[in-house]
Amino acid sequence: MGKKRNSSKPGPLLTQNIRELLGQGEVLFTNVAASTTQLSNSNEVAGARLSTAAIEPVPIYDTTEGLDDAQPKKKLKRVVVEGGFLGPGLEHHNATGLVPHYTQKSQVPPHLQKYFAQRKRYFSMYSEGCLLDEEGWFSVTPERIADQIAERCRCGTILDAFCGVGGNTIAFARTCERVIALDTSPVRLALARHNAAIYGVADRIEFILADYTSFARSYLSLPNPHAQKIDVVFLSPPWGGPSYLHPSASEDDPAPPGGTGTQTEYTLASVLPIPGDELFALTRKITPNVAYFLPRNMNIAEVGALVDASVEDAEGRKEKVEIEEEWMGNKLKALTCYFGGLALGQEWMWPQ
Ligand code: MGP
Repeated sequence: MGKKRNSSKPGPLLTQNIRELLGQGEVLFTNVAASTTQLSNSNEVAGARLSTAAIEPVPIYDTTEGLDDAQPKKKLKRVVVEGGFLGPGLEHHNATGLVPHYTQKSQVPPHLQKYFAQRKRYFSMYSEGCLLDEEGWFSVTPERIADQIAERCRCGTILDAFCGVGGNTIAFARTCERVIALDTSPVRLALARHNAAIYGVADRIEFILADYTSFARSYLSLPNPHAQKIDVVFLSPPWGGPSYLHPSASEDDPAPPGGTGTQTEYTLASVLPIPGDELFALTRKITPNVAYFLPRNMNIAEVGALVDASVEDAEGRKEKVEIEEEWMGNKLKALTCYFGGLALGQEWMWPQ
């Protein structure tokens, strides 16, 4: 069972006001709660708390042509639509056709084939019709890692600032009462909603077409932004493309797969759409509780420096950041950096 935290009362007002500021009309859904298992172990290391989430990967499906067709379909109480299974009454979420749904390796462009091989790690329900665009293929969070992060972020209202094709958003919908999911791409937002419908959680998520920095500034400009507060912000921004491990590699001449070759330390300056330290500073005006999903070759000193070590509370406690390594089997995939009340042992930072 997950831990209980104080959380805000979800309500429509907050995003409604922001949509007005952003000049948007449409909103889509609301919320729920559920439980998953806590997987992390942690150790105290030199002022920061480091932890590891060891997650067994689902089998990799790499070369077997037509494997999906050979697998028995799960029995789901869902309406069958062309190319997928969506919940009853959710046919209008069907984004089939916006991007291809690959079922065989031979259909996939060569540069995406290594991601296609991991499709069931990204979405265990991939065969039910999950859809990813190119950016989605190389940046979606594998489902088990997304579940782990969602458990850590359990709260009332969470903002997924860069929702992409919905990997994290779907996981948050299972642990948080309300999910606000933003993306600047209408296609990706439609794919995220389609995928959430396949998982049966689309009605718990409010999808908003918006640039996060504009959204954040609009939110902060509301007369009383914290009246309907956002408990947690999840930041999983673009890292600058699939060559983030090897910045000198180009799309035409990519670095070899498998994390080999000369890896350079990743710096926050490479984060998009604004430098990662500015993105963090803006976010902390919304909430102290931030989960920041960053590359495995991240310069850790830069992450530590995001927290102002000179600041302490009335009881002399200084903030620490917890950096969780996300392992799948023997492979380190990424880091999740937990700030504020999300860090283990730092529950005192969670608002009472
Ligand atoms: P990867 O290293 O590109 O993939 O990304 P993989 O399959 O581990 O590659 P290999 O070459 O090492 O075998 C690892 C994970 O990082 C992905 O599964 C995504 O969850 C995440 N990720 C990758 N990119 C390029 C981004 C990005 O731009 N933004 C975010 N938020 N996550 C990313």
